[in-house]
Amino acid sequence: MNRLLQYVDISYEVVEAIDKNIPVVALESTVISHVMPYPQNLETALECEAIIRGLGAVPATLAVIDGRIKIGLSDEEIRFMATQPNVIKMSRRDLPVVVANKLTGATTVATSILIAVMAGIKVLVTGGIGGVHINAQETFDISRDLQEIATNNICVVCSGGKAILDIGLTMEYLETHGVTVLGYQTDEMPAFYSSKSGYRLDYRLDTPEEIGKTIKTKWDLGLDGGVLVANPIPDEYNMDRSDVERAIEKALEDTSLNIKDEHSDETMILDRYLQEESGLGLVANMALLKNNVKLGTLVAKEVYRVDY
Ligand code: PSU
Ligand code: MN
Repeated sequence: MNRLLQYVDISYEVVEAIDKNIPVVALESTVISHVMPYPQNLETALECEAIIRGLGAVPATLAVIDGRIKIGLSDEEIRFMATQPNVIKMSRRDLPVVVANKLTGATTVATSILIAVMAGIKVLVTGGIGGVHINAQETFDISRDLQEIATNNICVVCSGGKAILDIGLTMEYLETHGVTVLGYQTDEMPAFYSSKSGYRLDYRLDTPEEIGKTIKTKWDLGLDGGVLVANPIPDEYNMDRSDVERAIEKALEDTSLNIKDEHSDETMILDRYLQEESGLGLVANMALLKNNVKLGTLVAKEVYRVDY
């Protein structure tokens, strides 16, 4: 018996999709449990699922609930993840502890990838990936997300890294580990709340079809590992990078926030600052995620096509 199966519950909808080769799009749950406040977290998570279904694919929101690895949450389980206070934010190191001890954990990009590949899911959508943090040369703070993207056959659609990262160092790290980075209709690496970062991307592709073809070619060539699709925030929510940088500086100086603490909700803190500064923040975060879900679903439909 495959020993893995004893830990995993796959929803009926996802099982059926896998069976019929209907594209499945994985969604993380840290954004639900740790990044966005209630009720916006619940609304956004349900809307993301609806967008995927509306485009003819199947969503698989991922989490561990009472030790069970869940691939595809019910609406009630999404509500549970949106309202529970003691959810663990899981990176790779946390997953065995949470499962073995019947705890509840939300998936980051790193654990979403680990769980998605258990079911052969090929596309994951998120708002922003973790990466190399500002001052990482002193703190060693590099997200596990990067290693999981680098070593698993999955396409991750995002709007760049979370706002607080060192974008240049994150891109260097991705290059070293062989991650193919594709800009969707952009020549620049997006910077989460800002569509422009000043860092040029080597590859710009303008259609989901070209992206899907590139991903399939990478895997056909035996080049295992992930592809990162960078999708800029929609224009109407775009914030000036200098305004965001000012907000990050303010947040970092405010020691009462403990923004550097591994378990603090950096993005939620930033959302709050940006909300005060420009009225955006959470609204922008919700908008970019839904925009990524739309693109991720279109890309998934290409990746799952068998007629190339
Ligand atoms: N997007 C955000 N804020 C976040 C995250 C995403 O705007 O906090 C989450 C994602 O789940 C991502 C994780 O995978 O943070 C990375 O956390 P860390 O840097 O601790 O590895
Ligand atoms: Mn970290």
